Amino acid sequence: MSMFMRLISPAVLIVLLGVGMSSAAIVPITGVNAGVNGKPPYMLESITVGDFTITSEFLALGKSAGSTFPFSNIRYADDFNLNTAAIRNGSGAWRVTNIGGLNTYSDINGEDPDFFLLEVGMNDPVVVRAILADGTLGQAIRISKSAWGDTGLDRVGILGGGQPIGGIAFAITDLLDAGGQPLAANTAIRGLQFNSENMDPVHFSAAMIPEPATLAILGLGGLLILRRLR
Ligand SMILES: [Ca+2]
Ligand SMILES: [Ca+2]
Repeated sequence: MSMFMRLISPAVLIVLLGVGMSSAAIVPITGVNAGVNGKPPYMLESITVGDFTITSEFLALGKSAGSTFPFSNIRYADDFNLNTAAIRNGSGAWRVTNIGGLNTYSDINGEDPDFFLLEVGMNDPVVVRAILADGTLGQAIRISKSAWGDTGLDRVGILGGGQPIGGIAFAITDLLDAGGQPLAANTAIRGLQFNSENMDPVHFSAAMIPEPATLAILGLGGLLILRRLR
């Protein structure tokens, strides 16, 4: 995190997040900044969707549950390390909850995209349902495999090595309630359930403003380091 970002208030952050507005929809991720000159090891720094770019400070991770192929781990989706991927093969549903460490997630950026999903191969469709605040499920939305955008990164590793890493972004208002209607922009959800049992997630995150307490701790940590250096 830059010193500039540490010093500005959450209110200012909201304004900054509004820069580069793009209408929410299910859209391809058009670029991911990671690695050195685009070469591995890949640590995610920012995600771009058209004219909208979000940096990792504003991306909250979740807590994944579900099965994977042997020697893989579903929690590989829950970090900024894009060298690890949760390789799956008829592995059933994948659920992500506890986004940003919170019980529920709500939109913070208006029309800008809320959810960011990266997958090995760009070759699997996505079926996703909202896990509503009461734990029940919304109806499924189905996203064709042609929707993946090429991030420009290729998977390194034994499972799925050499395959392109694709990305899609979508908003909470793209998800459906139990009656099949789009969720209202102010809906609080517990998380997401992906029923696409062959999709191989590399990363999942949601747009979130860092907590003021977190920013304060980061700032304080910086001060302590400076004091030690004296
Ligand atoms: Ca949004
Ligand atoms: Ca795949």
